[in-house]
Amino acid sequence: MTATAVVTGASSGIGAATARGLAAEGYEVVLVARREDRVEALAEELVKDGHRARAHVLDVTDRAAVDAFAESLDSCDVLVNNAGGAIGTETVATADPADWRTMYEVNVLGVLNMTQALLPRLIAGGDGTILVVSSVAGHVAYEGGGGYVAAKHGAHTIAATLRLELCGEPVRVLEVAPGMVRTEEFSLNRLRGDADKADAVYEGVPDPLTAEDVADTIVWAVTRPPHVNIDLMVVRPRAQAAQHKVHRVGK
Ligand code: 8X3
Repeated sequence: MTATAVVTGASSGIGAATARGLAAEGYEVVLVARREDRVEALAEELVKDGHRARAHVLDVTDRAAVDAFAESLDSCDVLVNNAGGAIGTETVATADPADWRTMYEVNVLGVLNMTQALLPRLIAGGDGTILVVSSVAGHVAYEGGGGYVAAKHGAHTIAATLRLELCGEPVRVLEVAPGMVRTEEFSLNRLRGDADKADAVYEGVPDPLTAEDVADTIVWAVTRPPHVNIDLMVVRPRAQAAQHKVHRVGK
């Protein structure tokens, strides 16, 4: 039987690239995202290319909708918790608590909702995989990143705790923590739609990671034999040796 992989945040960036990668590996991919037009278009493209894929419009922060989605699935072998994001670059002293709440909702409670709802199916399948796409922000702090750093530390902690709690069950818990990835939307959303500021994030950086680079890592980790648990992979571009150590050409 074809294994089923659910990918959240599948309408763009790392999620879309991961859906493509898992479809190419033979998974039946269920693409989950809020934006119907995008996620439907990607699912159609994958089907046209001969893969097994379908879209499901879902907000991972809506628990009732997540439960209904889980009920609609016959099985689930892989859950890639990718939906997330950053809003704002304000300091802790000046940030809007509403932005922090939104980031916590999607980056932490979204992972919790999907994981709780799909766990019975992941266990029942006999070889389940839960992968959390966290961030380097889940492992270090940086100025202006407080709300996102706090939320991604939460996502990391879910993965770490769950791995302990599921020891003995046929489910592994993986975490991929990307550093600087240039995607269509991440920095644009963080910078509230200011394209110039979003471009400046990557200015002079030779080859920031792409969504495909990270998806490649995710697909590799997911396709290891079931007894191999890639606990954590931190993936950065060569030009980013650490959060504050970024090589920029011409600087
Ligand atoms: C995104 C990476 O460095 O902006 O998750 O926190 S960073």
